[in-house]
Parts: sequence; C-alpha cells; structure tokens
Amino acid sequence: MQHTDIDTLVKKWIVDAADRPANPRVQQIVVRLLGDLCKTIDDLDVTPDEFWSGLAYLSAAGASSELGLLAAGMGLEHFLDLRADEAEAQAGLAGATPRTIEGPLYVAGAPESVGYARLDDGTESERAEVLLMQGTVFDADGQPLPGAQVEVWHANLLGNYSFFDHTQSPFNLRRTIVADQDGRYQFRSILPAGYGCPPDGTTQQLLDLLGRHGQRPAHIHFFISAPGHRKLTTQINIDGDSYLWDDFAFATREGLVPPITRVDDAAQLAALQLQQPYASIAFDFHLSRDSAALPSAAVERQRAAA
Ligand code: MBD
Ligand code: FE
Repeated sequence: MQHTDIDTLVKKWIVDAADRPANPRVQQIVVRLLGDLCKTIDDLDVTPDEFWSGLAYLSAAGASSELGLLAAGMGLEHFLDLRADEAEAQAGLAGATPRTIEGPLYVAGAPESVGYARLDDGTESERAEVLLMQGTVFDADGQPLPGAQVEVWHANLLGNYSFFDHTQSPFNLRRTIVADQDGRYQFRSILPAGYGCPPDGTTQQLLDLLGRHGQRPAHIHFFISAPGHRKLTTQINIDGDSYLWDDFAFATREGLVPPITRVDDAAQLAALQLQQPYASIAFDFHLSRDSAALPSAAVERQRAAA
C-alpha cells in the first residue's frame, strides 16, 4: 500500500467519520499515531498474530500497572526531558541543576518537616550504610531559597520502594523537607541499592526480547519547588555503582553524580550516636525563575497518593 493511501484511510476513519465536535488536539495526535502504526504494519508486513500479540502485551502491561515503567525503559521519559531541556535553552534559561526523569514510583503525601528529616525507619540498619545528605536550594542569582520544598524518595536495600512494596512501613524512605531560613536541607537515610525491573513482569519480558537488562544504578529522587521558580525533577546517582552509566531508563546525567565522602571521625560518629563510619553527600540545587515563555515545569501525570 502507498503511504498516501494509508493517510486517506486514516482520515476517513477519524476525521471524516466525526459527526460531532471533536477535541482537535486528540484528533491530531490519533491521526498521526494511527497512520504511523498502519505504515509500520504495512512496511514491516506485521502479521495478524504479531498484531494481536502486541495488543495483548499492552493489555498485560496496563493490567499490571507497568506502563510507566515501560515508558522509562523505552527511553520515552528521558526523551521528554531532552525536549524540556531544549525548550528551556531556547527560552534562554541556563544554569539550573539538570533535570532527570521522575520515574513511576513517587507517592504524594509524605511527612513534612523543616530543615531535617530521617527517611529510614531503621528496619535495615543492621545491613545498611548510613547516609547523610545536605545542601542548599538556590535561586537563579545564587541566593538561598528558605522555604523551598525538597521532596525526596528512594529505594531500600532490595531496590524496592515503600507503598509499592507492601512489606515496608508507610512512607519509609520518603519525606518532604522544607528548606530552613538559610535555604538548607539535610536528611539522614541509608544508601539505597539499585533497582531491577520485576523479573517476571511485562517490562522485563520486552527487554528480554530486545536483549536488554532492566537495571538502574542506585539513585535518590527529588522534586524541588519554590514559589516563582520552575519545579525541578531530578535524581542523584550513587557514585561507584556498576550500572552508573548503564541505566535501563537512561536517566544518569553529568552533574548528578556527587562524590561520596566516608566519615569515620570519632567525634562526628559519636555526635550522631553511630558505631560505624557513614557516607556523606553534599549537593546543592539550583532552580530557574519561572518563565512566561514556557509551559510550567510541573508535569501533570497520574501519581499514587497515600
Ligand atoms: C525506578 O526506581 C525508577 O526511578 C525508574 C525511573 C523506573 C523504575 C524504577
Ligand atoms: Fe527510582
């Protein structure tokens, strides 16, 4: 079939068949996607069996709530970041902390505190390395932003996230920290492990067919927000992880791999009532001013809330 014949068919099914007002944006996107899909089927001679197996795959991925994971693993969520970067550069915004993907595992409603929080509930203290992470939230002029919100979430030693992993306590390893009068935040937690896609899940099923692993390096997620500023969605990676530059979600970026310092000074350990050396990460966040030239950096998507 000719591509122009396919375009005619798709127009007939979607545009000409509309007998009441359509949402023009939805219509535009569906026409394009449907046309591209029909061209793929025709060009690659996709068999009916292959078509129905693809449909069954998407049904299963949706039924198991893995479509967000799939979007990350196929690079689509990172692609949205690249486009947001491009738009900001075109609007003349530069100098902020790099963004990187949110991922599918944020949960709204985490406990809030000012300046400091402990994220972990202590259940893994026997095996975990303690992490202290601290820094300042700055505006575009390098001025601290007291009251900025630092939302932080990360995995446990098994690479699992509370809420989705029902064995963890509510909001374990999730907090909202309000930056203090100097714009500073600090938290105590544990060094997380990397994440692996559920081995029997639909995402890993496709990754296997593509000859790819489903691993992420150890990382910590952040939303940083302050009135008048663009919301920052980012992560830091734990340096030294063997998947650091081999993330199945393509989220590692220059500038998001802070050095880790090991603290073994007796006085500092005693002050924290710790018997073992701990890991310390210093990391500042730099926000951009809100820009009238750009859509909001706060992305709307379906999220869990507890
Ligand atoms: C994660 O922890 C994550 O951050 C992403 C993007 C995908 C799966 C698990
Ligand atoms: Fe994650």
